[in-house]
Amino acid sequence: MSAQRWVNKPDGSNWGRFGADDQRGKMNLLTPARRVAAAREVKEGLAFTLSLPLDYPGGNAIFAHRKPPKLHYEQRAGAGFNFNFKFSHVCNEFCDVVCDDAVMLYLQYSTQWDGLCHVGQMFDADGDGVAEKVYYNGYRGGVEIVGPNEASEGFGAHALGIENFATAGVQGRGVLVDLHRIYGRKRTFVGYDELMRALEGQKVGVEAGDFLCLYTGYGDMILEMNKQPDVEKLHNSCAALDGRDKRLLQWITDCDCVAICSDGLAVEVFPARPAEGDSFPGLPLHNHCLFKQGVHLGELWYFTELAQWLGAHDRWRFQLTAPPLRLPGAVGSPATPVAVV
Ligand code: UVW
Repeated sequence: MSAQRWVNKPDGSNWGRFGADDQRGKMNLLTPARRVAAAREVKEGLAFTLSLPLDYPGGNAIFAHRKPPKLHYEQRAGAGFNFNFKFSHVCNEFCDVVCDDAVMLYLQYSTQWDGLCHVGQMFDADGDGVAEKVYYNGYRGGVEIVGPNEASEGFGAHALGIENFATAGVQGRGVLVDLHRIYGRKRTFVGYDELMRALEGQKVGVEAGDFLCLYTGYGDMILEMNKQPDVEKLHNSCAALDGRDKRLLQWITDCDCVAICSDGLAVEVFPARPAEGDSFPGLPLHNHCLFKQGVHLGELWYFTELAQWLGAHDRWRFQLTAPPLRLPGAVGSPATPVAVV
């Protein structure tokens, strides 16, 4: 165990709660007892895939720097492509025929997890009076989280990388909040009051160790747009959390959920409402969850059939299995989560 990495910690943060070297945040709350409780939610054995096809939303109009996956195929030395390739040295009528492929995959393009090093903040953690680039639990930009412009080699996330999340056993109890049944596709800022109303309407609570899942209908719009996303329409549709609502942020802290997952673009309203003062984070919910609290965020998930089934059976809890890729040094990861009811 090393010494803590900070002298000052941000207001509203839980840095140090899980130890000076912690890189998993609230995933530490996913105890064996809570996994057993999650398994008790399996009554029918029905499974729901909570991922979009990973080539959705289509194109790169939503985020210019995030592009659809591109499969490509390698040549075997002098022997053609390793695709429909006759594998055996002795080719007879039972000769093996094999395919391999590779992919250029933007890890945050489609259904994804945001790792804890996805969003940090300029903050004076070392107490020298000058703000530096800092991430959850005091890990530093340029020290542990190293960009290609900061090193000639060895860049990537040497702390807080998505592999820390992948090895945390990402299976627990999901609680679905159906915002779509209240707001339809109307653009709605969901603060504390709106979220509490939704939970009360469903007669369900969020407890320590739960994955909070928000169904908004955004994923349905993405699919309907058939890989030609209408960005203007998407930005003006569906419910999303209001990251500027301090009571909502405090509730996220207090309920001790381990992650928040949405079928929306960013879980929170983006761009966020204007803030007071002249210095504030642009992604306030990301700031609170990833930087301060170690709560992972899942984005662009797909909840439609699960929400319909749960609503029809007046049940809102399920077992969720959602590991990211165990890809060392990566900031985020595609996911193919599975709910079992
Ligand atoms: C935004 O950038 C708004 O969200 P994310 O990077 O988490 O997808």
